[in-house]
Amino acid sequence: MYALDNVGRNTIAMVLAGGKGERLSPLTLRRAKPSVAFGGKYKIIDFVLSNLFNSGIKKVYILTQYRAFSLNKHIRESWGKWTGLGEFFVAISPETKSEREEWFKGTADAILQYLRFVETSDADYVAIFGGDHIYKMDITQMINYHRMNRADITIAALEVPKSEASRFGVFSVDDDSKVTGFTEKPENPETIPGRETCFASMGNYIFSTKKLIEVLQEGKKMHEDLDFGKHVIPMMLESGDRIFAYNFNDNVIPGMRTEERGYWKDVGTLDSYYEANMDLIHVSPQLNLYNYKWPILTNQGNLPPAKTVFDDDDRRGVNIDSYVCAGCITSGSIVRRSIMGPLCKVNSYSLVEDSILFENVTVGRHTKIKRAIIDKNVVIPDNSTIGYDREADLAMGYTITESGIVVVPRKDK
Ligand code: ADQ
Ligand code: ADP
Repeated sequence: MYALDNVGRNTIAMVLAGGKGERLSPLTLRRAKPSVAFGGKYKIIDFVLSNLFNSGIKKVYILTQYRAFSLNKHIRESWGKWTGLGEFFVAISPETKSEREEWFKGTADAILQYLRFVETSDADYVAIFGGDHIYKMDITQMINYHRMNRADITIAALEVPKSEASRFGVFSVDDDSKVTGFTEKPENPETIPGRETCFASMGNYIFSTKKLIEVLQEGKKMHEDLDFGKHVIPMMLESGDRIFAYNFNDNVIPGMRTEERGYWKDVGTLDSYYEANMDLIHVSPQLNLYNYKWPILTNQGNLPPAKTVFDDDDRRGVNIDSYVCAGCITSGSIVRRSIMGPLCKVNSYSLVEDSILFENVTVGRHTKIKRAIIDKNVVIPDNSTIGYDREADLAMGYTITESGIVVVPRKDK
């Protein structure tokens, strides 16, 4: 079923999971972006880890840093269970509560700190992947492409509109997809000749092991805060290394539908996060989580089934057009076009619409919620109204996004 060939076995992976995800605040006040829930039962990091796992790459180091408690717990409790099947590892960096930017060093510096794992492995390739994107990818196809080109580094690439390209590393390529120029987050990005789009880096790299060790040791001499986009790739270009772009649109996974091709979401803002979640509950979503040939793995928990019940007044509990995770109870109320994480409870005479409820949210009686994101363990008291009156929501201290989504943060310590 999976792409379990030798290429996967010959590769170790380092997942960069230390990003702050500031634009997702308040969801990232106490957890790193890769640990934010997605699609009810998953966390964002489950996507890259599932891609690695399904691609047969069984040695994975997860480099955590910022507010790593929730992430470490998730890895231990869910991915730890797969240890019998493969060999997953967690590398823990010192955690900080500091908001000071200087505390963070670059992505390549993070790898440098764990270079001993690379040096002592006998793998020919190192996959360095970001931990905060939603997508499905057979990574063996990228490794084979890297091998075929005898590349030093291969960068996963995606065409994006010029208007969005300044958020990414942007490069130019020749007819053989060999990279000829690269700029990290350019102000005025270079378009693909004859088009209004740019070739953007997805921040996912395949390195030949020897070359990785060599360039990191070299780079460290010049930059304290060594970063792949800012320093390593430009340095490699300068010294004439073989850098190739792998077009993500060429990647095909088993059971894939056409609309899924090229699906890759950064979910970097609350609005894009909301939209990507809401897409899941459409009849035919772009991202299909029901393709068992490429399962997204996560912590299943030992939870009871979800149920709907009549309340004391004989009012029916109804879930319509929604994702409802295990352990949820909808009692004498209506949940519509929403995502309910595990163990949520919605009580009588209430209406929840177009909303995302994280794990263990309780909605009291006679409550109306519309276009909201409600964080873990939040209890919404009886007779509340959220998403109907902007001023009232602001007065409650809730965050309101550009498109008007109300975010209710968790209060527990
Ligand atoms: P950014 O995403 O802006 O650009 P960065 O913020 O450095 O780059 O984060 C890359 C990944 O590394 C994220 O997954 C983040 O969580 C993680 N990370 C950052 N610092 C870390 C550290 N010290 N320890 C562990 N993990 C860390 C990058 C590339 C661009 C590319 C975009 C695509 O530099 O060229 O276009 O990704 O999103
Ligand atoms: P998530 O909400 O992402 O599922 P958890 O609820 O499992 O994560 O873990 C986050 C919880 O851990 C929060 O209640 C948070 O306050 C607490 N927490 C975060 N960092 C630490 C830490 N360093 N030590 C103890 N508890 C922490």
